[in-house]
Amino acid sequence: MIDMKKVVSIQDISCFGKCSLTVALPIISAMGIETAVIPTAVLSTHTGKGFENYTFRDLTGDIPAIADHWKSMGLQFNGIYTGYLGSIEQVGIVSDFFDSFGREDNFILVDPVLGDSGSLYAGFTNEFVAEMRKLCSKADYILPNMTEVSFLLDIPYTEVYDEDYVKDILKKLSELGCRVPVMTGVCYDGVRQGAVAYDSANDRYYSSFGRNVDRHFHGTGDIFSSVFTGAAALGKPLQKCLDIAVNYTYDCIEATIPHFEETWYGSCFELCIENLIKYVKE
Ligand code: PXL
Repeated sequence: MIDMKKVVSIQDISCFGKCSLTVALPIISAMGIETAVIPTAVLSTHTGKGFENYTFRDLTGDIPAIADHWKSMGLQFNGIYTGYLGSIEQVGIVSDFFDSFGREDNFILVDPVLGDSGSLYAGFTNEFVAEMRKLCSKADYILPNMTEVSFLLDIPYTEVYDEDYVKDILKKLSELGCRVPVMTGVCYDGVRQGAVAYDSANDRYYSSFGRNVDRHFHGTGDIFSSVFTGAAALGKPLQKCLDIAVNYTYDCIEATIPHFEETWYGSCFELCIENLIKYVKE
C-alpha cells in the first residue's frame, strides 16, 4: 500500500471564474492526493480582464489561527502550494506558515501570481512584488510566467527571446534563493509552447513542450501549477512533473477552444480530467 499524500494549497477562492482554489482542489484531488486548503480571500470573481466590481473579503486574519490549530494537531504535509495572495501582510503570514510547516522531507511551491501579458493584475504594486520576491527565496519550486519573471527580476518584459535568454533568467531566479525555478508559457518560435526548469542542485535544465495555441486562456497558469504540485507530491522526477503539467494544460486548452465564447474567463479543465488521471498512472 502506498501512503496517501497530503498537500495544502494556500490561495483565494474566486467564487466564479475557475482559478486558484476552484482549480487546485479538484485537480490535485483527482491525482489521488488529499488536498487541504487555506482560503486567503473570497472574491465574487477573479480580478482578470473581463470582470469588474468584484467583491473581495480578506481572510488574512484567519490564517495564523488555522496554522496554530493545525500545529496543535501535529498536521504535516508532503507539499505546500501557494498561488494568488492578496496583500503584503498576507505574504508575510504565509512566509511564517512556511517556517512552521516546511520540513526537510517536504516541498514548498510558490506560484508568484503577479500578472500576465506584461502587466500586473489589479491591485498589485512594486512593494507587493518585493514581498513576493522574498517569499520565492523560501521555495523549493517557483513557477512564474514571463510577466512574473520580468517583475521578479526587475527586467523589461519581452515576448521575443531564445533558449539562452531563458536559461540565463532561470539561473538568476535560482539566485533569489529557490532550488528549482520553472518558467511557464515559454515559446521560442510560435509553434511550440511549454515550460523550462533549472535544478540548481545538479546544475541541469529540463524542458517540456507541446503545440502552441496563440491565444490567451485564463487560469492555465493555475492548472499547470496544480498539476506540477500534485506530480511533485507523488514523488515524480522533475522531467515527469513538467511533462504531465504541460500535456494536461494543453489538453485543457484544446477542450476550451469550442467553448471559448462562453468560458472566456477560465479553462475547461473539467472536460479532460480523465487524461490527467491517466498521465499520473503512466
Ligand atoms: O489565475 C490567477 C488568479 C487567482 N486569483 C485571482 C485572480 C487571478 C488572476 O487574475 O484574479 C483572484
